[in-house]
Amino acid sequence: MHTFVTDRNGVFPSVCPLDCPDQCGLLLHKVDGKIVKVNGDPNHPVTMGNICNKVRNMTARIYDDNRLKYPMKRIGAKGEGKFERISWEEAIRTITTHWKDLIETDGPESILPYSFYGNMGNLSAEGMDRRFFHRLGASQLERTICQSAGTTGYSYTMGGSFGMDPEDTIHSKLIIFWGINAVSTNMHQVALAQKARKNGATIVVIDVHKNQTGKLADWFIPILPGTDGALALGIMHILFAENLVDESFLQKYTIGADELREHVIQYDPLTVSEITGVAVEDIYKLARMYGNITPSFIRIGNGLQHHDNGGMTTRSISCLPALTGQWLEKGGGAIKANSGYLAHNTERLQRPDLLENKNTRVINMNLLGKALLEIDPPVKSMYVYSSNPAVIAPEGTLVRKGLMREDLFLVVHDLFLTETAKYADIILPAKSSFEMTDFYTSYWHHYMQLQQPVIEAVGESKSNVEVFRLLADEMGFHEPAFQETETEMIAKALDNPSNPYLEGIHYDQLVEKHYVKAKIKPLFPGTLPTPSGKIELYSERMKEDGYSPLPTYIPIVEDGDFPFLFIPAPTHNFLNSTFSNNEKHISLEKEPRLHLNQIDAMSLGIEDGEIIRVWNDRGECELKAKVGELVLEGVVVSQGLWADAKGKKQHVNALTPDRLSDMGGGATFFSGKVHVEKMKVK
Ligand SMILES: Nc1nc2c(c(=O)[nH]1)N[C@H]1C(S)=C(S)[C@@H](COP(=O)(O)OP(=O)(O)OC[C@H]3O[C@@H](n4cnc5c(=O)[nH]c(N)nc54)[C@H](O)[C@@H]3O)O[C@H]1N2
Ligand SMILES: Nc1nc2c(c(=O)[nH]1)N[C@H]1C(S)=C(S)[C@@H](COP(=O)(O)OP(=O)(O)OC[C@H]3O[C@@H](n4cnc5c(=O)[nH]c(N)nc54)[C@H](O)[C@@H]3O)O[C@H]1N2
Ligand code: SF4
Ligand SMILES: [Mo]
Repeated sequence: MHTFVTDRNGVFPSVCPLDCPDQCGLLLHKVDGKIVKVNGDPNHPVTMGNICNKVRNMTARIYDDNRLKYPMKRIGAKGEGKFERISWEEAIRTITTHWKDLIETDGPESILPYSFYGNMGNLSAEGMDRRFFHRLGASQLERTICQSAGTTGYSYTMGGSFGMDPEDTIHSKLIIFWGINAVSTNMHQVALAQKARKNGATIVVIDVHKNQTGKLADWFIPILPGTDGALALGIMHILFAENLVDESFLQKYTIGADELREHVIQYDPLTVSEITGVAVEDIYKLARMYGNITPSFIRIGNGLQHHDNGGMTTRSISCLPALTGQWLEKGGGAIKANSGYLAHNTERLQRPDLLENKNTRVINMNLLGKALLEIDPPVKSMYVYSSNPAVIAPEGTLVRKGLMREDLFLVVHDLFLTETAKYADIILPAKSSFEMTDFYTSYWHHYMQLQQPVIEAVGESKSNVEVFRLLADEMGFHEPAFQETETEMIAKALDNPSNPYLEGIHYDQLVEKHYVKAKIKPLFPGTLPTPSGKIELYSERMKEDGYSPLPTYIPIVEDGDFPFLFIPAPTHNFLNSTFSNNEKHISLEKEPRLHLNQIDAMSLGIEDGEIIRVWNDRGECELKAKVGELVLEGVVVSQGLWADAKGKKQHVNALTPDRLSDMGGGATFFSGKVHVEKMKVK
């Protein structure tokens, strides 16, 4: 294999930088200094050379004519999108001058960083940036938009993000995809499930939408949004009632089984059926399958936790494998997220010690609209990187109103002139991941990978690490933390004595082997990082935190007087809003659609294929109706976080609530309600 040098052609191992559990190994084919083809790397032990269509077409994005190539400053009105080229020196000086003034007049907390995982590289996403904003004393951002409700709920049961090794799922005999559109969002889990199916496994999908994943199931179970917790409790009811539980596992490795046994008596199949819309006989059938088939595996998705009750729902589902003793079986258990195994040393990477005022305010990213419009003292400047809040954040109408604020000094660092960047005062061009060094840790499989630059930077673009180094220098932050090279940062991050799974993994190994697996061992027999060291079916910690200590069904919030529950989900050919501005990917995805049940369509006089109006008191959209039986009555589902297009209203987050979920300050994208109607004839 070739060494990594940007001036050589050939085939270079690489890693997909996107926020996707699969974190595929890639091979970049480079000719005349340009990447001409992106393939999967057949040597990656899990992804084995297969990649999705999005990334197969990645060159269309890397070399898109619209990529930002140099810094710019605003010359038109806010949001008008008129910019003029400036130098990096001017850009950095303008930003730091503003910030120095703001620190004098309003204090550093008037500055807010806003970022997410547009690039999953750990240095890019949570490295030099964190050091910089800690040292600056800026307001802190709580990054809870994605999985935090579910992660918190799962942790109450299991102590952290620890689940099965996905490679073992080929041994499973029953696989339940629960609230995950895995065909689009975790394709290698589907490939592993298909292998298991060849060996006799049954695949069950529980979802509010019969999308590609539902269609491949042996059994698809449609469920009403936000009611999965009740279904899990109904299964527990039957498992206990019919003696399908593993008493010896419960005794040895769990606490609270007796309390749980009593507690779930109230969740009888009839009650649960009324809540979930799942027929009584199907609840029995599912519970008996789960109680009798071993090993069984539940892949818990993010869809079911983007609800008001998402934490408790995930908490409840995560109790199931313990009831039937699945954690002792190869191919038995669950995966919500596996980030615990590859956890690096965040203290050394992010340097929270640089933050002097430990009481610095914390702002939840799901409340961005309110943070920009309402909080006091106000946010006077925001620095956005690796995220596109004007499209992906809830209460989108408020968010855009906030971004329009004349007195908000907005800096956006991105590869493209995103909807967010259109509101910026200063725009900075970002490198793609193939132009920089970083290390990657999957939150699903157990492999770590290194990226080194394969091509020269496009235009004058810079990586997040490089920009924060420049900003630090100009701010006068001369601590060694801001001088470290990427290699030094990686070495420090890998040195994490608190994570035994990382023992012995070094930078040199990453360079040499490309794929380095965490030193995992089965969770049981063993001790979990819960307070009791066991699986906590009853959690004293939950009680202390103000929750029911036992899994409990709590309905989602009544969201206004609108007839339809609205699920604005992600889609196959985009990754969140990434690719929604690339012609190639738009042509694959065609147009934003709204799935609705034919009975609802009939009563509203809506026909398949017509553009319809979707609205509530937060905003409105115009989407193409897909009429059929893929969703239950009273439920509508859109797919994709679309970039703005001229003359179209396709910003689905204009409709979503910014309520926080029950746990972890998570987002509740899927707990909103809307009205749907025919467009008025103009
Ligand atoms: N192609 C593609 N892949 C992606 C992404 C993408 O945008 N596109 N995004 C990436 C990111 S950041 C994430 S977090 C993951 C998300 O990927 P997933 O974990 O798959 O989560 P979602 O796609 O949000 O929702 C999954 C499913 O939940 C369903 N759902 C919604 N509400 C409920 C409910 O109450 N109960 C049940 N049972 N189902 C419900 C939706 O219909 C959807 O089919 O995917 C990652 N991978
Ligand atoms: N309605 C609805 N809304 C949702 C969701 C949903 O299911 N439904 N899903 C939510 C979830 S789970 C998530 S994770 C969020 C995701 O939201 P975001 O994290 O904002 O994801 P993207 O929209 O993909 O935007 C990432 C941006 O980062 C840029 N970028 C990529 N690499 C780099 C880099 O190295 N440096 C810099 N500076 N920029 C870079 C990309 O060009 C892109 O514009 O969206 C949430 N929003
Ligand atoms: S987006 Fe996911 S499936 Fe596609 S190449 Fe990247 S990691 Fe693999
Ligand atoms: Mo996400």
